[in-house]
Amino acid sequence: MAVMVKHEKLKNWVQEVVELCRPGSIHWCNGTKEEYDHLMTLMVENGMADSLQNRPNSFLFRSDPSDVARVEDRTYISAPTQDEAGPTNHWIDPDELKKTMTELYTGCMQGRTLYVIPFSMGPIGSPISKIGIELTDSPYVVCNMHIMTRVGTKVLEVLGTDGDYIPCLHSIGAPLAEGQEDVPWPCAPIEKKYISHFPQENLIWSFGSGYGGNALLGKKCLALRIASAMAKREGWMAEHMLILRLTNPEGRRFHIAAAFPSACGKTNLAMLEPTIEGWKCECIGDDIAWMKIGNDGRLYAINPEAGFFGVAPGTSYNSNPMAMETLKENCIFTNCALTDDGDIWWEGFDGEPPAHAIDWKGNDWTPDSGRPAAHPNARFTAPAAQCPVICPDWEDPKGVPIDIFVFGGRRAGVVPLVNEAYNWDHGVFLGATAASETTAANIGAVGNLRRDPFAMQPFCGYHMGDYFQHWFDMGDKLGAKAPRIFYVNWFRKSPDGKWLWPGFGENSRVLKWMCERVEGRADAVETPTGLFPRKVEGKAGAVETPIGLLPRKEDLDLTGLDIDNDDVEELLRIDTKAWQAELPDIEKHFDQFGRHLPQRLKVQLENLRKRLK
Ligand code: GTP
Ligand code: SPV
Ligand code: MN
Repeated sequence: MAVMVKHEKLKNWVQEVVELCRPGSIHWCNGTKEEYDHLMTLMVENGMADSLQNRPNSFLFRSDPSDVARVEDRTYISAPTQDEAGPTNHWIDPDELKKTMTELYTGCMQGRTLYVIPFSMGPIGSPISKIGIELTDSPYVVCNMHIMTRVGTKVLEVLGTDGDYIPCLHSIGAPLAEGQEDVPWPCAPIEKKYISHFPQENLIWSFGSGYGGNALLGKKCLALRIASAMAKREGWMAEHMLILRLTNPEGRRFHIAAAFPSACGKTNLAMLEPTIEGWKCECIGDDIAWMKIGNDGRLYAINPEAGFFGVAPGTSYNSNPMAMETLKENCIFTNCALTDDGDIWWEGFDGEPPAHAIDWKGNDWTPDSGRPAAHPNARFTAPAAQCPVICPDWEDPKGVPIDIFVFGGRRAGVVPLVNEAYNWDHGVFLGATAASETTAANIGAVGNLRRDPFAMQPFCGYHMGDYFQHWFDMGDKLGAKAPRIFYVNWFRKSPDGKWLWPGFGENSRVLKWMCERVEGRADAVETPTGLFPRKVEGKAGAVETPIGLLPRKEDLDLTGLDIDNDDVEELLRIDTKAWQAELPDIEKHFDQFGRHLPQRLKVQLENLRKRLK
């Protein structure tokens, strides 16, 4: 490869990795379409991918059945001490982990090509952006990184002779002996998988998996785990949040950043088509937000990514039309089903299921097979620029000023459709106590309720208690310019298991209430204790409840919505007994943080306890 690399440190690192992993060849990625096309052609020829006859320039991959999602149990925050990683992270002493992984890396790329991927998280050259270099032996990873990040020689130019970058070493952990036949999705067994982070060195080592967040190291590993630790040190924020712009009929813009756990509705909300008259939504990002305080004292957010790595099942013209439009061409599909006419399919797709398909494991499938055709964590990789509602400012290096933070999760009971925090401290409490049912985005049990603070439990690169303190510190700096905080639950169910709220585009009704609350800001009263502040009368009304400010039925715009009055009442009902039952669990959740738990969260818990009496 005729690439002039002037960066000594980078050259030396690549050389070290070559000596350790012993690849058959090296390829420096330039990020061009020719490179992408060439690798895809190679993978189709090798039987790793199907070229979709009915979707231009799109490809389908089937992973190994053991390698279908993130592996939280094999993910490590290898800080110098376990105390720095905190109770929510797996930890191994850095020297020990490096020793174990060095053994695994030895000769691991034999018979394969080592790809050097220079990438930028955020627009190339923006002051908020960061450069990473991923070394990988997976051409699938290279093509995905082309879509998800900004890859290319331009990144090396910005790096110059001594610029900073985050080294990201990745191997699928499946060397090929001479003459050995390859498999469609090579990877290592679960006990050899390691997704490791060394936050003190800004270093990422990943081994054994080729899937999603385990392998596309710019995403969860760099943009959340390593970036969150950097953000704490440097006074900014790296959050698991979508970013959207909502414009009201008068033309006023609101920027909303929302944190929901994996597979809990970020991509869907980010591209929502409002069902209410005159409101417009534009997408800025669907998974990650990097935020810094601007010169005007407000909080500005950028999307560090360039593509969407979205959950396929459930995506349809009915639920998320803008995503469907984004997926028309130039996409990678992983673990979706293949139809007889050369297109993809998944559960929840529009129309009738196909009479016959090839399922995600490569087997024949019919609607009465009694098993899903697509894996529940099947994903699409799509260029963000293809989204019809992508915001014209989505690549503005300055970012967009955030007005509203939303937290939430997937809970069949207890938590109402929406409530507003009394003040910043109460909002941090809502984030810190967020709970959600687990999903197929991680390998493990699905449907178990767990605390997932700020949707960051799998992604915080340091002690979660210190992370809570960082939220208080940011709030103190932002003061009156801090975004207002809300909590939502689109997933409340009736006793017979039906969704009480229609969700998707109808969520615009809830966002409208939030914007109107913000507009009535002058009337909002914040009290230092958060204990029953006096009645808040903004443009849109709300009532005080023990858990926060709730809309009354008449405060929500339900025009034209076909919903049972009883269901609305249930969605807005506070069951004091059920909330009292949450208290011991919140206490237990807080106890694990020991001396790292901010005093201000204890105050919030006591306030909630008093309000529930
Ligand atoms: P990650 O990419 O894993 O971070 O997920 P995400 O938070 O972006 O979730 P996504 O928007 O992909 O939604 C996950 C699943 O939840 C999909 O199957 C959606 O159809 C479903 N979903 C999203 N929004 C709603 C909603 O408002 N109501 C209901 N009932 N389901 C929803
Ligand atoms: C998530 O699990 O939150 C995702 C998918 O966004 S992955 O990239 O695999 O982490
Ligand atoms: Mn995510």
